[in-house]
Amino acid sequence: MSHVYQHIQFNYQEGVGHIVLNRPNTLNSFTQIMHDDLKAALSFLESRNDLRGVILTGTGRGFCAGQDLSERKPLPPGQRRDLAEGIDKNYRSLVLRLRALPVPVVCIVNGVAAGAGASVALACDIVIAVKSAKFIQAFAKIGLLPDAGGTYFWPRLVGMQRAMGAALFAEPVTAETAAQWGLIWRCIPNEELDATIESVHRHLADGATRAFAATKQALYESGDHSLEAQINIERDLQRELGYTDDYLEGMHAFGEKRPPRFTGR
Ligand code: T3D
Repeated sequence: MSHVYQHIQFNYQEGVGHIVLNRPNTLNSFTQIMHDDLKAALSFLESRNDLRGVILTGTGRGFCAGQDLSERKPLPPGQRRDLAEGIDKNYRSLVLRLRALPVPVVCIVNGVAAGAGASVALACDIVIAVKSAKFIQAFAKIGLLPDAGGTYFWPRLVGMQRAMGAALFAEPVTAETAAQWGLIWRCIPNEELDATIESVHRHLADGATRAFAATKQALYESGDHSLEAQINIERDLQRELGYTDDYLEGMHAFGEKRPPRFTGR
């Protein structure tokens, strides 16, 4: 099932939503239209009870160069722009809705990710980037601070020094370095982009969706919990998973020495 949007491509197959940022001439920078398209695609995904995963990527040589700066034309003398508006209207909900989806959201970074483009990639649960990709905290170059969660994700993933350096110097961090730092999960050769999207799709479409959802929930909650509280969360979630069809199937498959056929239920 495909939906026609102006600034993204979107299709939904086997319970997996593919969102492709699609303004290659401006490195897929965010316009208001793209934000509206993303809101519609997320509403569709949130409404599906057969949802099993989401893949976010971009067309062309860039993933996303952040806010489309042509939508921020200089104002007449004496006027200033309220930049909180765009965050409240668009970026906050985009980042929070990606995080809240009860399935894995995998970002496959096909090229440069700059400004809010890097933040939105890191809002996804797993990030895989091609070798030619780079992550740029471009904000300092235009007199801004990292937003769309940029000051949240970076220090948690790579530590304060690297987060501070990347933000204050706005130097590109290559995909290889990003993987070494733990900013992303994996750096892949450029020629493996399409095959990686396909294999991630298969993994999500065939996976134990409820177990993925519980894992995502437990890992994200762990930062705020004591070890004991976290073990209690694991116990409660494991109890729920023990009642699922997929656990039953996993146990049968193990006993019968065959791959499991999970249904996501
Ligand atoms: O405003 C608010 O609401 C506040 C919130 C802000 C969130 C943010 O994301 S702020 C940060 C915005 N992004 C940037 O500052 C990054 C700007 N882009 C770049 O620095 C460079 O394009 C890159 C380092 C990302 C890539 O460089 P390069 O040399 O590979 O490509 P390029 O030639 O610069 O870009 C290719 C085209 O894309 C070019 O257009 P042209 O000349 O071929 O017609 C360029 O102007 C366009 N482009 C790139 N980034 C943007 C863009 N057009 C509009 N907005 C962009 N962000």
